[in-house]
Amino acid sequence: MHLSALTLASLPADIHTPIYDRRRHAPGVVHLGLGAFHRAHQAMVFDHLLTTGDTRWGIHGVGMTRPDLVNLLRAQDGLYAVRVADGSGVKWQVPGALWRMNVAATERETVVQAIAAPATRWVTLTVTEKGYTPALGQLLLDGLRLRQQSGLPGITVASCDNLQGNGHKLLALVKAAATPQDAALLRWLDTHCTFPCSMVDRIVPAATAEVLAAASQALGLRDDASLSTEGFWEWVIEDRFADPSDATLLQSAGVRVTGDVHSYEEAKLRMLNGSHTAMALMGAITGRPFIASCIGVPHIRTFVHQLMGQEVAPHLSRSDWTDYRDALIARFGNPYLKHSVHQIATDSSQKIPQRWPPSVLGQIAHGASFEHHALAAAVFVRYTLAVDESGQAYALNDPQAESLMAMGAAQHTEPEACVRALLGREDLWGSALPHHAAWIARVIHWHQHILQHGVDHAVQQLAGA
Ligand code: CS2
Repeated sequence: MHLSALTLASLPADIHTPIYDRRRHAPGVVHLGLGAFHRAHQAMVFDHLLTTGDTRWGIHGVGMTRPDLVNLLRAQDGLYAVRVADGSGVKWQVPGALWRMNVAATERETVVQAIAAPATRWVTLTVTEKGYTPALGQLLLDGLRLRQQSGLPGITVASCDNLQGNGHKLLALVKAAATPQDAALLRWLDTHCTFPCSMVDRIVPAATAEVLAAASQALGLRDDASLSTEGFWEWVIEDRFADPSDATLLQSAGVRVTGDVHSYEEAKLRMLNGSHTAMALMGAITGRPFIASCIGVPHIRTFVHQLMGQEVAPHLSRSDWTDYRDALIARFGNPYLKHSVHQIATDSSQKIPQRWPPSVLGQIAHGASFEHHALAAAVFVRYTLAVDESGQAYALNDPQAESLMAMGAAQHTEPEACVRALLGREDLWGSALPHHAAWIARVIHWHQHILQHGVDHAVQQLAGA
């Protein structure tokens, strides 16, 4: 038997389940990008608010392209179990905030109508870095236009993707979709809607067979949509809401509402995500499948510790970074999270720009060393060969896969030319680094080292120095 509204009552008593009515009210939140992350993070915050009796936080979840997960969730009435596990214990919870589900690619009109529904107060987004396309701007603008035409109140549109200034990027995208006929709509949007920036954090790997098996064991029911995550979560959001009273409510649920999201965003993107990308690429090449397997290797652990402390932290506006760094290293080692390096290496071309160049540029401006980032960039070049050090092929899952692989293909015979070509890409590195001779020279150096002696030897040499 599957987990569903019908079988919910049969779950063991120690599993936290929704106690509120999931059918009587219309959803107040439309969420775009119904991946693992949203379901184990924001959906649990909204579940908490619903549990307090505030019925406005049910979610209309929208998968952007693929129907498979939406179909699974529909079959389970939007219910799924989350295993929250780390050094302080293991517990299971079934959040109940997901009330409706659609796929944007095939049910676009339903999604537009949902944004324009009277009960909708928020739109949240986790559509990934590559999701910020004109089509997304158009989808939101079409929904907002319908709202304005129906005389409905404005809403809060919160981008929660790993992009610096994500709210500003999203607003620009929505405005770019407007035509000259939309002048009144844009005035309404500026006056009645808000696009706060926000930083969200929780490590939520894509589900594995192990988690699904553990879920059916814990629930006594089959759950094809279950997830595993850590106890830690953070949501920092700019204090700009269409309904200002949401600030206090969100705070009561543990969300940090502040005027300064920027410093949290930059620390998270460069420390957590920057280390993630470096480890993921190393793991892919050395055949280590998970982040925990990478951080468990002493020289990789030292490398990550140094990367954060020596090259990232000096340029952060946050001053509590030593605690932050140490907490991150502990989180990376969580043995319950089978966080696949290939999952994190996915879309590296879209992730590197936020994660590495700002720190390298910071070091350059201070005349300081950028060796750790240069080594990481060399690992990225090596990664584009799509075969690991034991000869095992892997796929590059990236919108730029074809061009990256073409540029990196000849690196055994023409290593320098390949490094120069890949480092010349402004879409990855920005406009300054492709012309920085010392940066390029150090990446060439580490790349040579990697080809001759392997990734581990290079990391050992740098981290031991
Ligand atoms: C990861 C993130 O897949 C990735 O690129 O770095 O998903 C990371 O796990 C989250 O941002 C943690 O909050």
